[in-house]
Amino acid sequence: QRLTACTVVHTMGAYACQRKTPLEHHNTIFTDALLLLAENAELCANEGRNVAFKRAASVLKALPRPVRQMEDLQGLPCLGEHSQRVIKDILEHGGSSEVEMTRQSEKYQAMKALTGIFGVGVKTAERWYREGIQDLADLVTADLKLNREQQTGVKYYDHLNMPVTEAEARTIGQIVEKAVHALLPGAEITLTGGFRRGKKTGHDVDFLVTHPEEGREEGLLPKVMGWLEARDLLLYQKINKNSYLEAKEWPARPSSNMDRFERCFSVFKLECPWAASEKSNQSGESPSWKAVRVDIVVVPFSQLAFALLGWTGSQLFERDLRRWAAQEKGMSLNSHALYDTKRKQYLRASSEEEIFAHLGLEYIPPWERNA
Ligand code: DCP
Ligand code: MG
Repeated sequence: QRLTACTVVHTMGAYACQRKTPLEHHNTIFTDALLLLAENAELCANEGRNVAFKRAASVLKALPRPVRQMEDLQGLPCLGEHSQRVIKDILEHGGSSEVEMTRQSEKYQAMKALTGIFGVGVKTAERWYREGIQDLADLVTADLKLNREQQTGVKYYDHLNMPVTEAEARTIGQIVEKAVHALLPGAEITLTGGFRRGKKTGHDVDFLVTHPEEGREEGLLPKVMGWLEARDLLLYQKINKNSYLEAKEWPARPSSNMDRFERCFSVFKLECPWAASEKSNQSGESPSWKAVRVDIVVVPFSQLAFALLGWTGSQLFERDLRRWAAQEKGMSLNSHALYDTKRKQYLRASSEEEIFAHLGLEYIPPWERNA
């Protein structure tokens, strides 16, 4: 094979789980633009477009150098016509008019503001938007009937839209650990989600809780939440019971994305020593605490590796892992198990490394799963 001197040959897999994607990369001007279009598509309930733009952005995140000309994109997967047009615009004009128009559009801004409320999804936001509600102030004026989650979202809107810092995540980790250990010594707590991938901030904090003796974790979550509640550490909590039944679920509904662990969606009241300064104490203006979204998931020990892999993300990485398993390996992966549909058997694993090996993939550590 003869190559001209300036040709860069990219050997990049089409699945995000075949690539190493670091947190910091060289192409943020392009990925920011593509991700805004992805977000807008998501807010318009256009899943196909949402994923297409996310895939394109993800490929650029994995590049070892900045894109300087269209030729640099040769051989790269997942870059559709539309994404290429956006990249070309940015290369030629320093920005994309489509992206700017989207950013300024009334609907994008309204949908972003409304879905930014804890407990409000795209469908609800869309309904409100059609009724003329465009932001939090409109919602409060409209005096609609809100569920408990949405009421919490409205009440703590500002706090919940502030990024959670890594330090805050670690502090909450210590609190959760103290609660769990008070009720079940020997239980193990793992910080997962974006923080496990090395992100410095997040929209929430995600924890997995397990116990090496399977079965001991049963009934733990309500007690833990009660312990926290009694100490005035919670502003909101809702427990979803475990609904995973191996025999019934598999292989009948193997591709369901949502996992079925016992799980608590909560809002913590995190005391901030730095906020309890003289100023806030004297004036009584800003509270000495911050509302923080926390998810706690209880995992039976034999499913821990799968839950860890499923909860570490990123969302696109997870999506492509499942797609790779199904399309390339004839397997079905979720946060509970891996099932070989051809051989009709479960593949056990006690570490993430083993799951990657079952899937015929090179192991990718959490901090390179920022697809
Ligand atoms: N997850 C998933 N599919 C979803 C939702 C979540 O695969 N629809 C997995 C991957 C996520 C993890 O769960 O990384 C945690 O979900 P979060 O929404 O908390 O996402 P992150 O923790 O990655 O990001 P953030 O910093 O916004 O919290
Ligand atoms: Mg998270």
